[in-house]
Amino acid sequence: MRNAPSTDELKEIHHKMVVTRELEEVLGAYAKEGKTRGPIHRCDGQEAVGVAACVALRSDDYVCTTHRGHHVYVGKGLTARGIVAEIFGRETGYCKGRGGHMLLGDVTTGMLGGNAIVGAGIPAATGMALSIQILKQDRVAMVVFGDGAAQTGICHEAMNMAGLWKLPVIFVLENNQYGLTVRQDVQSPVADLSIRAAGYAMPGEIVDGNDAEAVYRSVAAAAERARRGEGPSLIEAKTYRVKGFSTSDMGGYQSEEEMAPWLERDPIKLSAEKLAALVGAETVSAIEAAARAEVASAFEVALADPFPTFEIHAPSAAYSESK
Ligand SMILES: Cc1ncc(C[n+]2csc(CCOP(=O)(O)OP(=O)(O)O)c2C)c(N)n1
Repeated sequence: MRNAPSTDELKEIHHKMVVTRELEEVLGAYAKEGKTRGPIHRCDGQEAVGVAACVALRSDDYVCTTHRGHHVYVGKGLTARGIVAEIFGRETGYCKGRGGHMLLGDVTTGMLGGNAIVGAGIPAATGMALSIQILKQDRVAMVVFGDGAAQTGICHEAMNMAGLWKLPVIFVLENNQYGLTVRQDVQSPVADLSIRAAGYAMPGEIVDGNDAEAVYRSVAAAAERARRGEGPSLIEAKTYRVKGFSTSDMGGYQSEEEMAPWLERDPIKLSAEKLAALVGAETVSAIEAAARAEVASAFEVALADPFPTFEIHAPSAAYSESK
């Protein structure tokens, strides 16, 4: 059993959370100048969920995520350079510049994709878990999805199947309390979405999504359970989206009073305090400086990378015959 993060893992989590935050800060600035391909969906304040959940898994486990997935990409081990190159459409990007920030994937790290279709990662991970079960592999699949995605029909179909067949899948419901501009309490008749787990015969748990260690512990326990063949788990990580829906959001629907306590409980701040007590403030500062330097270098290198070249494919025989 490995249900608590080691000090090295806490350092790794902190490093990856700072990489994610810095990456999004710089991306936000580029988006403001109109230099990104479309809006960017930032996960500020939610870094602990995606990063700690991924660090709790093994490198050959499968993960998929949403349109707001930078923390999951970084958590699963994708490099800042490859992510930036993808977002700016370069040949060196993870999908050779064809995907962009919502659709990034990398088979080698088991990061099987962001997804712009709300809720679509949920059946995808369930399918991955089914393949793991059929192939008798020692792996788990995990999906990170939002409270809005939890309201889709496919979410319930997938969870039902996962519960019935005891599939090795971890459902991480990242409850940031908004689906686009709509508050969670007007999307759902229940406040705690994790209670739905009972309907699918799986454990449902609420964790503090701003506490990286709590997220890690919960996911690690769910992964152990899945590897023992005991089936899926639903983890509701309560957090808050401290930025708008995307960089194109006009805002105005989230009050400062509502946001203040969440800004106070910033996951990076909480992680820095915990880590400093373990390894000292100087080490924490060094981790943060290294993360920022990594991101600065990623932008410098990736933005000098070449764009892909596109060639027109020869039409196939069926379409080339003149009628
Ligand atoms: C099937 C589908 N319906 C609607 C949309 C438009 N849309 C994009 S994000 C979003 C809200 C998703 O909310 P949530 O899952 O809570 O994620 P969050 O953006 O809050 O992180 C909607 C409705 C979409 N992309 N796909």
